[in-house]
Amino acid sequence: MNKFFRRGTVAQLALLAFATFGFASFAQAALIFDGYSSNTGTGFGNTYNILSLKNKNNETGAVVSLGTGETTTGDTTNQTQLQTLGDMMVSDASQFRLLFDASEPGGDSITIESLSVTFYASNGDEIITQNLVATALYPVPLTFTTTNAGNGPDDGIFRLDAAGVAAVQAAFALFPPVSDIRVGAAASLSSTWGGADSFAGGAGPSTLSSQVPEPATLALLGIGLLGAGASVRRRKQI
Ligand SMILES: [Ca+2]
Ligand SMILES: [Ca+2]
Ligand SMILES: [Ca+2]
Repeated sequence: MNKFFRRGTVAQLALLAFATFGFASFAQAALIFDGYSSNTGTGFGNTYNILSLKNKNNETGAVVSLGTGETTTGDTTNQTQLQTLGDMMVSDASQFRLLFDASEPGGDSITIESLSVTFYASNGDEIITQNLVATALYPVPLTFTTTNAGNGPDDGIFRLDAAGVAAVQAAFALFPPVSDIRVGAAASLSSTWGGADSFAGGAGPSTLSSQVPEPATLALLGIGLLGAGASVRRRKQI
């Protein structure tokens, strides 16, 4: 009876540890805002446009896979289309970036109410979707109080958070090759006017090396769970 009690306690502690640390580390698998751009060049023009929206006051739309083709909804322009990771030169989820390029009259404000990115297998099956969530630095809805007027200079960059990179990379592994995976997006914007406001895919530096705290937490948790498991196994053998 005492053995069972102790084994149960170890298992409960492991579950508690997972629930406590696991939620903090895993549950936020998401798209996050990586910062505003002061890019005044034409970088956006050379990237791969996924979603362009144009309407007055508010814009909502999406591009989604339909078999090996695609379909668009809402306020999308004809610049909207799925793009492959191969074309973006993205070989790892940590390199994935979504660039935002607003075109507002006089460079005035725009707000991203919601944003999601979806990855599709080459046959059209949805692999995984990541939604924009707030971070310590940036709330959602996300407001750009000023924008780089016109199309070309991008206004901000999105990437996957550490848990998102892990989840998306694991999903990619099930649908090789990564280069054939296609990317779609859905967004809802407000304070919109003037030219189309667009999201494009691109490759950035790997984010893995700059995110030490979470992997370290996971490693410690992993060691703790291994220890708990070993402890249970030793007791079983007695
Ligand atoms: Ca712009
Ligand atoms: Ca505006
Ligand atoms: Ca606009």
